[in-house]
Amino acid sequence: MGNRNGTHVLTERDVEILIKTSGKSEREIRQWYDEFHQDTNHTDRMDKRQFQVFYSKLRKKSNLQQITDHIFRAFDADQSGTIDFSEFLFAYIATSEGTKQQKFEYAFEVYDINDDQVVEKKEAKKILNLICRIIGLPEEDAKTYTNTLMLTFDTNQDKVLSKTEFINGCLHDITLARFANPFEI
Ligand SMILES: [Ca+2]
Ligand SMILES: [Ca+2]
Repeated sequence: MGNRNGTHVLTERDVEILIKTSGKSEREIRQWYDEFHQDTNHTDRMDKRQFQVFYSKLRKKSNLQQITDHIFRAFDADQSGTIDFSEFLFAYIATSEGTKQQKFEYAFEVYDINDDQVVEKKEAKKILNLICRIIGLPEEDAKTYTNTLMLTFDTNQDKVLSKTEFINGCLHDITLARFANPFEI
């Protein structure tokens, strides 16, 4: 997601993903980002307390404290105590409601980092590393899951996962599918 020279900009792709995951219009999403920008005093970095206030405005969740802890543990690797807008988006998407099919579609968007409509092994590894960190599993597990995912889901054996392969794979493998939405385990 958009991060140029360390300063977050809301890219067209961020907006597209957000339209799909939030059901909001582009105008609302741009307002939403403006608000994030304002709420963080133009730093675009949010601490735990600000995160909870902002998140609650968008979605009511009873396990907000748990979500907050997960998110900060996963993203705040430099222990700065803050996360940026793209990290916030990940939290929002990961905890989004909707049908299984929709969630797997969102998950595909997240996995497909370079937006070329296929998931490569290195993309899967990056996201699975992140998810394992969120749910507190060792990096070794992320490696295993990446290999299993790339082998199991790739039905035409071209070494990459199409959207259809990814979604069908998730629908048929509960263990791997839980990575599509780690907050509802
Ligand atoms: Ca890709
Ligand atoms: Ca394939």
